[in-house]
Amino acid sequence: MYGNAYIDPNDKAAAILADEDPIQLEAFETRIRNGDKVEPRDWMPREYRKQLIRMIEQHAHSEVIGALPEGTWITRAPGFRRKLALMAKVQDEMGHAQLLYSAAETLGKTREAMINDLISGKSKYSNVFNYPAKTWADTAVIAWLIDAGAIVNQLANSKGSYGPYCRALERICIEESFHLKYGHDNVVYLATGTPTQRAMVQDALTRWWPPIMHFFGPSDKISSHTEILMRWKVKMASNDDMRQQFLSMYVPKIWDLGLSLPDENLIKNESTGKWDFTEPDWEEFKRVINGGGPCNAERLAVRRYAEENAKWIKRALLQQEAKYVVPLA
Ligand code: BYC
Repeated sequence: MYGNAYIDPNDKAAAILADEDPIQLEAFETRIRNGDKVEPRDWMPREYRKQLIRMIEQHAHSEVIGALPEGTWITRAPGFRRKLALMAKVQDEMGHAQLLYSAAETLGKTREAMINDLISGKSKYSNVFNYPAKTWADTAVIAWLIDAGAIVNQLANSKGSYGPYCRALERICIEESFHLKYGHDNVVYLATGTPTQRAMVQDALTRWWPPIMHFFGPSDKISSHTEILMRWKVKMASNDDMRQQFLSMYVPKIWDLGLSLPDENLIKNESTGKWDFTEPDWEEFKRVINGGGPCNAERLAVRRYAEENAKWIKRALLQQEAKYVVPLA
């Protein structure tokens, strides 16, 4: 309903959309239902813009912060070939952030404002990157399984409704599939190596499993944004569906390597066709995404340091640019 008309207090979407022009809203939702892409200059509900900025910005921050746990291993990579591969991967992640910040900018938030919200702790980024990468095996698990989880999410959402985000996701997915192969190769190498290497990769997997289960977001029962985001085809699968898809694709591969997962209830339930597992600890998840994880402070401190110390480079580049701008007659 528009204006002051009665709104059913139980209808969350109706309450959020109460101030939108119903004719424009109906035309917009018809386009979404028809599978059209929405482009930056098109009319869109305020809530659609707000949700997209939130999600794309968080995604961009996740790429920037996500480069850190693996990045700390560049200097310690075992061998030159692995060092080169890891450097290329970390560089790719920063490139993904560039694509995503550009996509979010099309919605009206400046990059500077986004970076400020990251380093002030206002914006969120993926829970997983607030844990330490203690050994080389951690980088292997991240590159295989977190990139795999990211592909499940991004492949689905690249078929979504907002053109600039979908196009960025398509390109990111292609690069992530190289990361996944690189990570899988590293995990297989360790899992089929010496007893020490095997123990190292098992230990990394055991530590990373709970954050990986959290990665897809809270269960659908408690997710706050899924309903409206799926209605507008920003999210093309719910958090639980993405988690199930990931489990179906990767648990058998993990078990095939003779590795175990720290959840004795994890099993494919043949009657439902879904995976049963122990409910992830959502209190731990909330603590981590709100700044209380083991590495949140360290991760943001690194970004703050980078921001402060790179200011002169930005200034120098902008001055150079200004020098070459030819004034219009
Ligand atoms: N971590 O209503 P919900 C990568 C928050 S990087 C932190 O279900 P939504 C890589 C959520 O923001 C790729 N916070 O949320 C990089 C919300 O809080 P607010 C990372 C999370 O948005 C380098 C609240 O919980 N991928 O692969 O409908 C090296 C309620 O949740 C998380 C993306 O960013 C989380 N995991 O669905 C290696 C994908 N989950 O904002 C690899 C883009 C939830 O209300 N994002 N929250 O305060 C998405 O697809 C969606 O945002 C999510 C969550 C599926 C993650």
